[in-house]
Amino acid sequence: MSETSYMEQELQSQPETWQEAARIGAAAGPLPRAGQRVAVVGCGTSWFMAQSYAALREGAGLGVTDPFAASEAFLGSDRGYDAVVAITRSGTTTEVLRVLDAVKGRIPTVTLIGDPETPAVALSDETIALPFADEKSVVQTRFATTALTLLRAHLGQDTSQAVADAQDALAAPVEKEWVDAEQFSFLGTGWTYGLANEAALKMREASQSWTESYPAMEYRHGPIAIAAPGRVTWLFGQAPEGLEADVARTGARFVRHARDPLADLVLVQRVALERARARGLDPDNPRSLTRSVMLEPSAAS
Ligand code: F1P
Repeated sequence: MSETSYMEQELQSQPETWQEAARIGAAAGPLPRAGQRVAVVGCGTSWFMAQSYAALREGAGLGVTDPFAASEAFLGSDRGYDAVVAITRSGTTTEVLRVLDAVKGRIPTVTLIGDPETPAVALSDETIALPFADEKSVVQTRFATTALTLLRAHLGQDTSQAVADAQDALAAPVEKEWVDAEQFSFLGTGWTYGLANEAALKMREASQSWTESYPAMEYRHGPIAIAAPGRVTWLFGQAPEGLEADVARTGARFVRHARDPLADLVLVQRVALERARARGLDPDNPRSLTRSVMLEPSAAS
């Protein structure tokens, strides 16, 4: 393994890829217009970005926006979707291709894609290619956050503070307590719940860590029983009233930073990388994972 992993190089480039994505996203492009009913689909990391986009779009009053794991999407005509947005770095993920194929000619589709030389392009009505954010590491970092930055810009957000905060997150110290911790619970509200899910997945993928993720207000409804000394509860975005004190009483470490929540995810990516290193793992080639999941065609499909 080279000294510098692909994961490290790729996660460090995020301020630049976010700036490029913001330029693309600010142009009208083929993304859904205000008022349209939208379903957003993806798998793994891409599903979690779909969750964040959906919460942002609907929260901004721009129209019904439902996020689905591609394998669990309800896209029947009774749901009245005007558009399907798909997110896929590889462009080869079977479940995403099946959704695109299933709605072809019935619901217009637009796919955010890392590799435009892949089957998802022919199956999509429109594509937005982000080859500058594609990755060599199996573990996704910059494609996901760059796609979400493009979507944030398209929703009218000024993402320049997020870029500055990502630079700050790349320079921030990775605390030894985070590298050594036995367990992490990631929390978020609204659009940051998708980030919490992604943070937890990143730590599992890159470093085989025990992580969980919840909507922040759900945490006290059971999951807080896991909090204990030597464990970390990491919140993205606004803290619900009293939560920090409730976590403090358990002896777990409570972490929340003021920076843009997507930029704080960059810090978690670095924690995942350091934990992988500390355990002698290759973050570019995680156990049991491949760049994309490509299933054999079955009789039922
Ligand atoms: C989605 C994905 C990744 C995951 C794993 C398998 O890929 O689920 O998020 O880390 O490596 O593929 P894609 O559809 O965005 O290419």
